[in-house]
Amino acid sequence: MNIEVALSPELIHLYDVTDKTVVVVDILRATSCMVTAFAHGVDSIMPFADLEECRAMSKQGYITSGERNGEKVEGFDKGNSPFEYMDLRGKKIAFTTTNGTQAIHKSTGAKEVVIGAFLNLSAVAKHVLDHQNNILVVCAGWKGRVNLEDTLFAGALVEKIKTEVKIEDDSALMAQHAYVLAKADMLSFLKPASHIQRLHRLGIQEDIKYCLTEDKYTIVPRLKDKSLLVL
Ligand code: 3SL
Repeated sequence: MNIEVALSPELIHLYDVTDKTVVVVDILRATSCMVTAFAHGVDSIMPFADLEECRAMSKQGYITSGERNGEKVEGFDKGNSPFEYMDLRGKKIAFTTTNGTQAIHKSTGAKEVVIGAFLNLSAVAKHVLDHQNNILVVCAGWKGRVNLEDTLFAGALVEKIKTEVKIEDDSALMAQHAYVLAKADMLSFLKPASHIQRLHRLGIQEDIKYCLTEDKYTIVPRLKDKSLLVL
């Protein structure tokens, strides 16, 4: 078994995903919201790359959710704060975000797509080891660029399973080194990071702290047909 890391969705074409478990991560904040929503009992989440397709799902009884550039989409039911996803038990969510749901769409050729966040880090580690496929972590980044918080998650996963897998590429190695440097105080390490600055400007400090919490939940959402589910 080996592990590789695509530091941006723009790099996915360099990897053959057909035999892999792909772990999609968007720490701030899409995949943290998804994990939180499932931990609080949502039925399913359908990820959309396109905003208007997502909006149209309200006619089918879906809760419309997500953001563009960090801000709630006008007319949608929910934005992109994990704290908004704690009261939707039994609901179906249609979700679109600037980067996270785009990364999910770009990963759909994989053998399996799962959703990772610090909130479910150990559960994801257990899942990928149990499934024994080669692993690709796909970092959602920001509009095609690399970001630090998703890279740290990739590094945390590498660090957790390093005795069981071969570290296949240098981006996995770089991510692991970055995580080892950051782990004692991730919040301070991430202070100058671009998306942290962006969310600070939007006044979203509590979300950041929450999204950096490790192992709050034990569920692993998986893509089945077009929806994410916890099976
Ligand atoms: O890009 C995304 O998918 C979002 O999670 C970005 S934000 O945290 O809502 O700004």
